[in-house]
Amino acid sequence: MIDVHTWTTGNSRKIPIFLEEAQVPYRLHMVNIRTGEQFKPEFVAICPNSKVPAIVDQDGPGGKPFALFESGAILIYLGDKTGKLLPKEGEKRYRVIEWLMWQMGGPGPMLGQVHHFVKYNKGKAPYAEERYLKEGHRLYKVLNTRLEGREFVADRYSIADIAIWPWISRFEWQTIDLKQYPNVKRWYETIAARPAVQKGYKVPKDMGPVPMP
Ligand SMILES: N[C@@H](CCC(=O)N[C@@H](CS)C(=O)NCC(=O)O)C(=O)O
Repeated sequence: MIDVHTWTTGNSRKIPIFLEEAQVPYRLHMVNIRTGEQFKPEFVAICPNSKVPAIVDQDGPGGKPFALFESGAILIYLGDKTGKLLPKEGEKRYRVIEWLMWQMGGPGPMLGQVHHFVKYNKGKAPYAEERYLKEGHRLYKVLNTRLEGREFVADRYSIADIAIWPWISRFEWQTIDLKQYPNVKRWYETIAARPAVQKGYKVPKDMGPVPMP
């Protein structure tokens, strides 16, 4: 049993989307980051960084409970544990990890800033709005180029797609028109149609349908 500590955010949704796809049973623990629950000692004991998501695998290495934070690390762990959505070795494995790390260092933090300045605090910091939106568009362009003539970012549907997709699902918040990036749009729609994505998107609670361009 995997305990998932989560909230209704892009980084959080990666984990239920993986677990639904891999058909792994899990238990939910809501961490309301709006009311500061991420700073409660019981959550800090699992995630010293006070950010969602985090998991506790009750049957971790050595059969003992194992706590893990950082969504990229969690996806690699779950991919290895289940043997699903992450190749075991060789070039294909490193391609998946490469694009997973691209998401962790690029779209995650940069589009996060776009949400902050362009959606939630519009007009307060024009320099930041311009800087992060420009970087956001650059990242969409990188993804669009990568997806030219290819169905998924690596060889097959993988934890890299699962990590990137929830950030693209906020295209409206980001004021980004997916029609400008036709390969991203096609990839986004293909993944959105997966039953596990539809289900995982609504965890830990239903915030409305998956946004469609
Ligand atoms: N690199 C981390 C980022 C996690 C993160 O930024 N989580 C946000 C929600 S998406 C959070 O918990 N924010 C609460 C806060 O900043 O206090 C990961 O991918 O797990």
